[in-house]
Amino acid sequence: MKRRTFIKLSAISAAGMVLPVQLQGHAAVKPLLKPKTLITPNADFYILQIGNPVALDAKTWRMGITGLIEKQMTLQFADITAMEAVKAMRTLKCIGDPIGTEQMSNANWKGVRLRDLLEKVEPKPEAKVVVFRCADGYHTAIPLEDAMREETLLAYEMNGVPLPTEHGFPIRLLNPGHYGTKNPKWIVNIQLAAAHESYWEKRGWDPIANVKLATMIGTPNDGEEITGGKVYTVSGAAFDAGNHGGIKKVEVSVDYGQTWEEAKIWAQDTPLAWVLWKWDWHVPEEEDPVEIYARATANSGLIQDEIGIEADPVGATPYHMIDARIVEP
Ligand SMILES: Nc1nc2c(c(=O)[nH]1)N[C@H]1C(S)=C(S)[C@@H](COP(=O)(O)O)O[C@H]1N2
Ligand SMILES: [Mo]
Repeated sequence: MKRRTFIKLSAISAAGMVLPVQLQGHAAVKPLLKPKTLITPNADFYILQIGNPVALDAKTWRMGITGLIEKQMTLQFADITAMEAVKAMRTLKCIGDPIGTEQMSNANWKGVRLRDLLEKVEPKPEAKVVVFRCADGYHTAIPLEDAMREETLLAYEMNGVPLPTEHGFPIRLLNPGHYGTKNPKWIVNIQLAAAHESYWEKRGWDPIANVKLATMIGTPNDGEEITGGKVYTVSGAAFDAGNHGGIKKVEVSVDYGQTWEEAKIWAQDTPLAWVLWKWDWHVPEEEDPVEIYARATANSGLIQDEIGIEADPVGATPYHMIDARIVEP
């Protein structure tokens, strides 16, 4: 059996500017599940943006809706909260996340349907995209068609509390099926336009930004020491944002991809949120380095493979791999 050579990403590129946290290996760890709850607590939810979070005041915040529409409009926060509210569970994932990092989290959100607002302003036939301008200078556009989807939301609550400043208070977009780049925070203007080149597209990233089928291994950590002769629970999350019909199964390999064992999906909700999986591994007794792989299969039949390590520019597709070590009890 040949040890696979694999390009390891140590740092991630532009749209994800955070380095993965390398946790130290330690002997005789209790088998944990990571992530350990379907919902990520707000304090643990990943945070990513081009600069510093912007603290906006709901009392003075105004959001214009402008451009190719019949009725220009300026909204206050109370106008948004007075609209019919919807609740939804959604996972966010960064396009620059080379699978094994922390840049994927899941929350329960509350907000309004973007289309309820757009219907009020009456887009003109020439309007093809909806441009979001944000208080930090970020801007991004989505096709009008996507904006009119029932699941496309402007969120103002996250896990039962007002949207935290870091996550876009007072209003952010939740754009189903799309990477974080298409989920702008601190929105101050919505413009209907014929075309728009967004912040990250100018820097070479995918203008479409559909989430790719992805699996991450939460336990073990890279470099962890696993006690031989015992049961260790390999665990993690898988997500396709509904783009391939949702997650069908997750498999784990501890023999360099020769054989795969089906993991148990132990927590799931909508295809627009991740599933959590675990697999109890009866760890051999001998001391040995080990590579652990996990891959997902979507309901469409799509299976992740080892090719495609580059996240840049469209998001990473390969399965996740962890280097660990079996040690004597
Ligand atoms: N205003 C604004 N919104 C933004 C960004 C930004 O830089 N500015 N970054 C995007 C990116 S790249 C990601 S991955 C998500 C992260 O959302 P979170 O910080 O709530 O997890 O925010 C998106 N929305
Ligand atoms: Mo991102």
